[in-house]
Amino acid sequence: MTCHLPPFRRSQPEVRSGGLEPPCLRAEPDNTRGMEAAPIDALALWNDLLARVGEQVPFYRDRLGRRRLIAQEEVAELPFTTKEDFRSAYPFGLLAVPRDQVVRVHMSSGTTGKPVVTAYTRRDLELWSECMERVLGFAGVTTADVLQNAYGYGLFTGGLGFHIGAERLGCLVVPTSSGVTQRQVMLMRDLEVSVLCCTPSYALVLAEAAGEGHRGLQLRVGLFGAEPWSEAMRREIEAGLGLEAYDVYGLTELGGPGVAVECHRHDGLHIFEDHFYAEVVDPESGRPLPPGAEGELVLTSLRREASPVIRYRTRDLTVLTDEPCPCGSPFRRMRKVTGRADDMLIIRGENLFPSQVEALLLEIPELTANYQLVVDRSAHRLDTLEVRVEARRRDGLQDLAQEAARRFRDAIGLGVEVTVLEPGALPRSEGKARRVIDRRELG
Ligand code: DLL
Repeated sequence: MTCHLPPFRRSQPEVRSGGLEPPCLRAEPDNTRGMEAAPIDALALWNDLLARVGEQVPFYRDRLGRRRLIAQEEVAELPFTTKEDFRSAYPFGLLAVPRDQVVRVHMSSGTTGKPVVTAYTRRDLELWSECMERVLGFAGVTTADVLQNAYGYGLFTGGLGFHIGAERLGCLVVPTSSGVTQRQVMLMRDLEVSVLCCTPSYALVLAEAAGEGHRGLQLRVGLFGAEPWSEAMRREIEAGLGLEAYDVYGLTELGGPGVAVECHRHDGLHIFEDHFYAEVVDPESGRPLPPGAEGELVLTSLRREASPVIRYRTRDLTVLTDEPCPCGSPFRRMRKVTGRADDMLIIRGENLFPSQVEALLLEIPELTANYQLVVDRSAHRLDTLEVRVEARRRDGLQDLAQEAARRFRDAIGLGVEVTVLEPGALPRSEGKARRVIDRRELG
């Protein structure tokens, strides 16, 4: 039996009425480009994937045996993979190719436990760069553009992910990485940068640094992701930098950015279903939910060679829709991610769990597990994290704070303000402790 993803629908170019036009639309990409081939045979891709992991990855062999699917509905019977599975398999326990075929690794940092590692063969890098070129294509980027890539280069997937996609597309890349804000603004102006890639919170920092000077910039498109951001933030970024902002979604476990991106309609993100199989499940029961229902996104990488993953529980909350999009893209859309099914925080691109903060604090014997995390975005626009923690004693609190801040920097590379309080200073809760006060507005 064969089974197909929802057939590619190709709609006629739409006659636009004034109200539908996005505010600063300047480029109209062809989102059907390269899609003329037959519908993707998802079942064949699934069975190829199952054969590969069954042969090469003991973790999956133990769980799945030599399982084959005869209908796509059977996907729901397969076990999930979780972040914990990645961490326990650190560094190469989930590898599906011999080590000498791996040419690159990336990791998500920000943990006191083991990082999540994802590996790439040469072919994986090719596939990734294809996806990233497509991401840029959806945003209307062309060879004529000058693209400043202010995502962090290094172990984080953002920097090199956008880099290889942009190089493949053939635009001029300015690989600034993140930080050194005044220089970023100077380069945007001097090099007539037209496309900006960075986290949405850094885009706000850049907008603030550019000030009124942004009118002298040539920016027209921005590709922002790696953390949740609201529609209000989109409007602020667009007004502050004079560009059209696109949302890009991805995660280390699935190889980085390039899983989904908005089209110029900005009405949900198209999931690249020829590479990734998407489901939405009930975060409690794990049962699949129908299109239109909010739940947890579960993703399978259908083609990755070195680090394939089956039914990864992203913990990201979204809604899938199979309504055709007027842009012509055949790919289903997911709603903008605004929340998570767990308590993971994303602060300046670093993923952080309160439990990791707790573990770090408790390495210092004079500190207690009475702590609170205050996340804010107002002061300098970049997210700030203040850790408030009670000490066991009443003196030398400043020294303890310095020691804790140093440990945070060393372990997770994050500048954190630590306030050490006297015993009993924090409010006690009668139910679940309220560990996180998130003052950022993401809704
Ligand atoms: O953030 C990959 C990436 C880089 C995506 C650059 C987009 C642009 P991780 O560091 O592993 O990977 O973090 C993945 O970040 O599970 C979401 O919770 C969150 N996230 C990523 N993109 C978005 C987005 C990269 N567009 C985690 N909107 C994911 C909301 C996002 N949350």
